[in-house]
Amino acid sequence: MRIIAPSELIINGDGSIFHLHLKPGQLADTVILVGDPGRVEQVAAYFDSVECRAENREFVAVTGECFGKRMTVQSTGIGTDNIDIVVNELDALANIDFETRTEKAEKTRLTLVRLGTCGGIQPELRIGDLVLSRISAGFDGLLNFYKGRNAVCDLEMEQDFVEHTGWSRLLTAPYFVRCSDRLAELFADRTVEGMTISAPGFYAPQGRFLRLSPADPSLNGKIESFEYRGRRFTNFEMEGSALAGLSLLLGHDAATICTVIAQRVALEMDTDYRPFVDKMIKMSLEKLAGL
Ligand code: R1P
Ligand code: URA
Repeated sequence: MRIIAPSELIINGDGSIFHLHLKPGQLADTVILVGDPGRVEQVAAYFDSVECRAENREFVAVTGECFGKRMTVQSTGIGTDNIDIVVNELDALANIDFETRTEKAEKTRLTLVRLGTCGGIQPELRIGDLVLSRISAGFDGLLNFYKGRNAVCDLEMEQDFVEHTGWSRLLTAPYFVRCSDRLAELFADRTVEGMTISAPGFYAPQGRFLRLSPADPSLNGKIESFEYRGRRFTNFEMEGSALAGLSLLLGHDAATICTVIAQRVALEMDTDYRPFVDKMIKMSLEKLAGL
C-alpha cells in the first residue's frame, strides 16, 4: 500500500486539507462548483440548514442540506490551475484516509457540477441561455500533465481540430473530453447541449483585443467554423475542460453549466447577469436534489 508523504498530501494542523481548509467528513457527495467566491452565498441561500463553512484564499465552501439533500458548494476562483487544486483536494477528502495516508479501498464517486458564466460564440445563443458543456476543449494543457490522458480524450477530434485551425506549435496541445452522461441527461430539458472551449485566459486566449492583439486574429473564425460529428463550438469559459478531464481520470461524475453573459458574435454584454445566474442555480439544485 502506497503511503502518501506529508509534502504531497498536505494536511493542516487542524486536520483540514491544504488549500480548501475542509476536513474529511465535511464534504458532501454532491458538490456545486462556482468560480466566483461571492457566488457561494448565492447558492447557500437555497440551503435549508448549514453544517459548516471553510475559507482560504479564493476557496470558500459551505456544506449543508439543500431541498433535503446534503450538498457542498465550493468556489474555485478562475482558471484550470485552480481546478487542479480543487478536484484533487476534493477527491483526497473523499478517497484518501488522512490517518494512514493511503487510498481507501472503497471509493466514493462524487457528483461535481460547475455553475459558471460564459461567452456565446454562435449567433443563436442569447444572453441568459444555459449551455451544458457536453464536450469541453481544453486549450489550457492541464490534462496533458496526467498519465492516462489519452484514454479519456477524443484523439480523432484533437487531430481534426489541430489540422482545421493550423494549431501553432507555440500553443499547448488541445484536449477534448466529455461530461458525465448521467448529468447530461439530468439537465437535458433545461440546457442547450454545447461544445465549449476552456481557455487559459479571458482576453487573447478567447480572441479579445484591447491593446494586445491575439497572435492569430483568425483563430476565433476557425473555431466557429469547426464541425465535428454534427457539433459546433458554442461558448468560451475557463474551467470545464480540467473539471471534466480530471473527473474522468478519478472516476467522478462531472458537468459544467454556464449562463451566457456575453454574446461574442453580436458583440453584446449584460453586466447585470445575477438574476440569470440565480435561475441557473435554483434549477440545478432542484434537479440534483432529486437524483
Ligand atoms: C471569467 O470572467 C470567469 O467567468 C467564468 C470563466 O470560466 C472565468 O472563471 O466562470 P465563473 O463565472 O464561474 O467564474
Ligand atoms: N466568462 C468567460 O470566460 N468568457 C466570457 O466571454 C464570459 C464569461
